[in-house]
Amino acid sequence: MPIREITTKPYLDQKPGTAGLRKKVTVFQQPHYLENFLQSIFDCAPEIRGATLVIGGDGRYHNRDAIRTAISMAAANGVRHIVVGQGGLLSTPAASNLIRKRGAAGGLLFTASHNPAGPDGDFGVKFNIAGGGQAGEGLTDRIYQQSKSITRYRNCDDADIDLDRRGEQTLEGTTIEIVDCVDDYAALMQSLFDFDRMRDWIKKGHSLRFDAMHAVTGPYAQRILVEQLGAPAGAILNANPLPDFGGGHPDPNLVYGKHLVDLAFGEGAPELLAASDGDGDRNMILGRGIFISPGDSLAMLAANLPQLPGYRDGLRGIARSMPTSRAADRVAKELKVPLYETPTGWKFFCNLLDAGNVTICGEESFGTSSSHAREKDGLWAVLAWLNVLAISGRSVREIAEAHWQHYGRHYFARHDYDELPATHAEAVMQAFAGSLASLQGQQVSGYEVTTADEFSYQDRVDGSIAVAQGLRVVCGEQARIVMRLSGTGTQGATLRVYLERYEKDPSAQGWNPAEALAPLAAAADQLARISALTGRKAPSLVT
Ligand code: G16
Repeated sequence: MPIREITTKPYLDQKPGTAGLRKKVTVFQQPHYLENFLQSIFDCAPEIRGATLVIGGDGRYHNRDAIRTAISMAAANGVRHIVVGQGGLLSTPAASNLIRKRGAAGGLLFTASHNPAGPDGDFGVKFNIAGGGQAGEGLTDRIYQQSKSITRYRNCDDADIDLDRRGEQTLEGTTIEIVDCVDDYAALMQSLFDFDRMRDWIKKGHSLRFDAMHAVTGPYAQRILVEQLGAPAGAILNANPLPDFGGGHPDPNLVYGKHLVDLAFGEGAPELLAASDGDGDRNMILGRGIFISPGDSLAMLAANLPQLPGYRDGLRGIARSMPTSRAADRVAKELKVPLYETPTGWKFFCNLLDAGNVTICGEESFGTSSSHAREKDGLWAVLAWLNVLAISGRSVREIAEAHWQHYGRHYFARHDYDELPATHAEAVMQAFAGSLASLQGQQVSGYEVTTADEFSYQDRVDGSIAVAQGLRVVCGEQARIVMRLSGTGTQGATLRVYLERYEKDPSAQGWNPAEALAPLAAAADQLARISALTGRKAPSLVT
C-alpha cells in the first residue's frame, strides 16, 4: 500500500458555510473533489501530522466511502493515530467530546446535519480543531484558498480498513483505532446528570418518547435512555440509523417533527417528547400539550441548570446567537451573569467557552449545549430537561408557565423562504437595508424603533471581527425583526426572517405565537418587500 501523490486541479467553487462544506452527494462523488478538500485541510493544519485525529459521521449515504478515503489520506499525510467511531458513526457532540478526551489535534466530521440523505441527498465535511470546536473563520478561509490552488494530494493505494471491527489496525505506520461510538459520550453524560433521579422518575411510570429519526442518535438514545435509565424500548422511535434516514428529513422542528407535535397534543400524550437531528446536535422539546421553542428552552434550562450535578457551581455566563429570542437575557440578568450575543454559527460560542466566560449557550435553530462540549448537543438537552423534570416533580408545562409568569414571555418565530434565486434573496436584503436608514425613532407595528442596523461582532477573546451578520430592527425589549441569509443551504438561497415580541403580563400571554406575531410578520413583508420581490405569498417553512 504505497503512498502516492496524485495530480489534481481545483474543484471547490464556494467557501464552506456556517457549518463546513455541504453539497449534494453527487458533487462529493466527483473524482478528487473530497480529496482536494481533505488535502487542503491537511496542508493548512500541519499540527495534525504526528498527532491524533478523530473521524466519524452521521451514517448518511456516502459516509463509509468518505471515511475510508479520509483514513487513507490521513495515513498518507503522516497522522500518527486515528480514532474512528465503529461503523463510521459518531454524533457531532460525541466527536467533539472524543477530540477533547483524546487530546486530538482535530477531527473530521462527515455530516450535512439535518439535510436529507441518500444518493440524491446532501453530504458534508466539517473540520474541528483541538479542543473540539469547529474551525474558525480564518482557518476556514485558508483551507478554501488552498483548495483553489491545489495541484496534488497524498493517498495510500488500496487501503483495506475494516470500519466495523473494534480495536487497532495499522496503515503505513498509522494506528487506526475503531471505538464504540457511545461509550465516552455516555460516561460524559453520567458526569453531568443525576442518573439515579432520572431512573426513579422513569420507574415511577413517567413517560417519554425520543425520536432518533433514523439518524445517528439511535444508538446513543438506546444505550442511555433504555439501557442505563430503564425507559421501555418503545420510548425510542426510529432508532436504527439508515443511510437515507428512512427517506425522512431529520430536522427536529414543528414541520418535520409534526408527528411528535400531534402526539404531544393528543390524548394520553407522554410527559416529555423530544427529537434530535441527522448528526445529533439539534434538539426539539415538547411536553404534554406544549411545545418549548428553542429560545425558551435555553432560558428555562439556564434558570434550572444550577440544580443539576454538573452545574452546581452556578453559571458563568449565557450566550445566544443574535437572532435567538432574548428570553435568556432575562435569566442572565436575574442570575447576575453576563449575556453574550454572537453571530449565527456555533463556532462563535467556542472562544467564549474556552475562555470560561459562559456555561450554557443556544440558538434558535434548535441548538443548545454547555461547556461540556464545543458543539451543540441534542441528547444533552433532552437529558437536561429529563433531569429537571425528575428533580422538580413538575411537568414541562408547569415549568414553562412558571417561567413565563416570572420572566414574561417571548413569542418567537422564524419564517424561511427556501431555494430562492440568489438575486431575489439579495434584493430582499437590500430592500430591508434600505428601509433601516429611516426607521430610527419611527413606529413599527405599534412599537418604537430603538435600533435599526446591521449586526457585526467583535470576538472578545481573539479580537476578530465578523461583519454583515444580519439586519435588525429592534424596538427596545418589546419586539424585533431580524433578517439574514442562511449559510447552510445547498440549493439556491434561503432567506430567514426572525420575529420576536415580548409580553410581560401573564394575563396577556394566552396568544398562540402565530397570532401574536402576525402584525410583525406583515411589517417585515412591507419593510423588505418580500412577497413583491420573490413572488412568494408565504414562507416555505415556519418554525
Ligand atoms: C449550523 C450551525 C448553527 C447554525 C445553523 C443554521 O447548524 O452549526 O450554528 O445556527 O447551522 O445556520 P443558517 O441559519 O446559516 O442556516 P447545523 O445543525 O446545520 O450544523
